[in-house]
Amino acid sequence: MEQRFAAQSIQQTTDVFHTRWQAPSNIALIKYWGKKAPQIPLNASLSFTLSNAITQTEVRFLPLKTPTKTVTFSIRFEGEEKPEFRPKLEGFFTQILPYQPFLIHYQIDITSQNTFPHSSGIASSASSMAALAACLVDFEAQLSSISAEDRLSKISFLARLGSGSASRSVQGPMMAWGKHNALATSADEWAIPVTDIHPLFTDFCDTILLIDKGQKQVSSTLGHKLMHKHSYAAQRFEQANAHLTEVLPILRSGDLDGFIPIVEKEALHLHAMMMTSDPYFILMKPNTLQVIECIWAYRKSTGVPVCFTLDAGANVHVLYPKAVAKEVGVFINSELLPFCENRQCVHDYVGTGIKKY
Ligand code: 2P0
Repeated sequence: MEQRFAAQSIQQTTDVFHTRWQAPSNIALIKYWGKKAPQIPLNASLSFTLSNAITQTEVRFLPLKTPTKTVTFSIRFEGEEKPEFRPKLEGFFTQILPYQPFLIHYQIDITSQNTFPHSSGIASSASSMAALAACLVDFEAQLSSISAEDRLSKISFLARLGSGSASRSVQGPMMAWGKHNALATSADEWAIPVTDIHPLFTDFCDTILLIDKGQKQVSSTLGHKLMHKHSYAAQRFEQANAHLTEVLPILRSGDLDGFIPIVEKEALHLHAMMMTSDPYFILMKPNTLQVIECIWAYRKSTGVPVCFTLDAGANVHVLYPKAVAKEVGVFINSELLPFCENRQCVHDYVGTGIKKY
């Protein structure tokens, strides 16, 4: 039990409480791949918080006459009941109940929507869990006193219990999750903002190329599990932590020549872990590789500092500073969109995290 976030003296209410929060997705530069119970990462990770790929969540807390054993909730997503979302949410509420025991006194009605396309392969667990955690902590703040700083950490802490990467969607422009000796206040249980960065990285662009919108063959949950008996697991965790040590001074100085190889190595090492798992799997598609080759050729011939990263899927995140957005936009339209499903992409940029709306 993490004592910092144990429930404080709570004043229950008989009023209905209603709140709405939105949270963005995030894109990891240093990847989290491998964890132990209870949702503790096996290496530290670092991400850009995004702005446009957002989940908006509205929660209504209705007092119950008699408390229940488990949390009573309903879930509607984009106007429809979603029974398929219940198991994940049931697991989430079981995990967070020790930290928010007052929840059994309420019926919790959740309605949620995303601003990015359905089944686009853009991870929605990060934004959805962060938005829900923001609503839950907002309610807690009505019932007890919780400082502004603790509030943000608790949102990250609860979001993490829903989905590890969700811990990093709470603040911006960059968040680090996982204890790391180069970040004094870092923790395994919640993410912290990384603020000592060059202005170049505070408005970085991320164009997400929708290469394959189909359902992934292997879930991240299974991918994480396969790291337990992975031959290269220990080296991978060490390497990710070393990459984080290496990238922090680069983020401070704005050295793009140092930034690019670390980011691209992390993406390829993540996928190398998938390809060398037992059982092995490949989430990249032929067009993922085509796009990577085009980015390398374009960077080599023009010197424009554009690079890629990958999530656990086939889509490619094209990363570049805002100062070169115009020419990169032309390059993306003419050379990369032909490799996307229906020429689809999502233009995004670095953002600030959760927001009441
Ligand atoms: C990340 N990913 O750092 C890595 C890189 C995907 C590739 O975190 O099981 O949905 O909910 O903790 O956070 C995806 O895994 O997994 C992920 P759970 P999550 O963003």
